[in-house]
Amino acid sequence: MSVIIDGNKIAQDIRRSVREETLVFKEKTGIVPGLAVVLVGEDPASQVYVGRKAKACAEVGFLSREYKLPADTSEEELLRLINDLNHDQFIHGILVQLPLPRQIATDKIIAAIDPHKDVDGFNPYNVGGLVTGSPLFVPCTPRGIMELIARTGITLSGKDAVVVGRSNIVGKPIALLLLAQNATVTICHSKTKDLPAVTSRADVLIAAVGKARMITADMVKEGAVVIDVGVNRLDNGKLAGDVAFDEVAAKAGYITPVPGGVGPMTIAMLMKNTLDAAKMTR
Ligand code: L34
Repeated sequence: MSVIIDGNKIAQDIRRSVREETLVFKEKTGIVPGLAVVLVGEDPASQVYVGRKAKACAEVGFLSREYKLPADTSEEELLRLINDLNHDQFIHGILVQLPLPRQIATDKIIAAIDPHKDVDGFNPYNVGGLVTGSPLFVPCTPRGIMELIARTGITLSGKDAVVVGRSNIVGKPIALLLLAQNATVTICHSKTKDLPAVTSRADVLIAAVGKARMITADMVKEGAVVIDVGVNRLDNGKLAGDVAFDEVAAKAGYITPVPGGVGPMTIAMLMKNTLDAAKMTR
């Protein structure tokens, strides 16, 4: 039976330390860290995530501004807002919640965010920095995953780490972070030939695909650290991860639940990144 990694509890710890650090920072500088969260359209999941981000800002003592734009917002309108926020002295972090409606080119929007305010770490400047090892910001979900792994007490150096999924938000950046910690990293995706053969070798397995319960016990090595990034809404309204939790928990060494694993860490790390952004104020 594995240890269940409590993401809610660790995220709460992190928010508490950000709150304390923010208090000291405000007293010393008079600067209140400010986060702008932009949501285009009415995707229900995005609304939940954005709501949680605003709530976390209030908890740690940040200014937060929410920009809720209609689904038919044009690319030009959104670019204009980003430009305004880039020049807004009260805003240190800008987060444009993804996915965006199809009339808007996501790449263009991300590239328009000032790299010093890019608390998502998605701007090409920061992606480049991640590749070479010195980004201004590490993307929130991968940063949260690294913290969860660190808290198990295992060392990554020399371990086999397997990432299932190659998105720009999770798969690619987490692979780079694991590599930076000297893990031997394999990235799997939909064209991978024998997925179970690869995942079964993993000391650390990251599931970031978006397919409910696709990682089954036969695909997992005994004692592995299993991190489940999937947030899949089932027909019955419940959430399920990419990992078949019960059977994998019986075999893994450590496992994250969904909900209550990676999700809350994403938001806690956004708070950390926003405080870092405020400290960079030039
Ligand atoms: N720009 N877009 C941008 N940055 C991000 O970092 C995100 N992401 C992903 C989607 N789009 C984004 C998020 O914020 C996913 N994501 C996210 C954030 C929070 C949670 C899940 C995903 C979360 O709080 N999950 C809860 C359950 C929430 C529920 O009940 O629906 C959990 O315990 O897993």
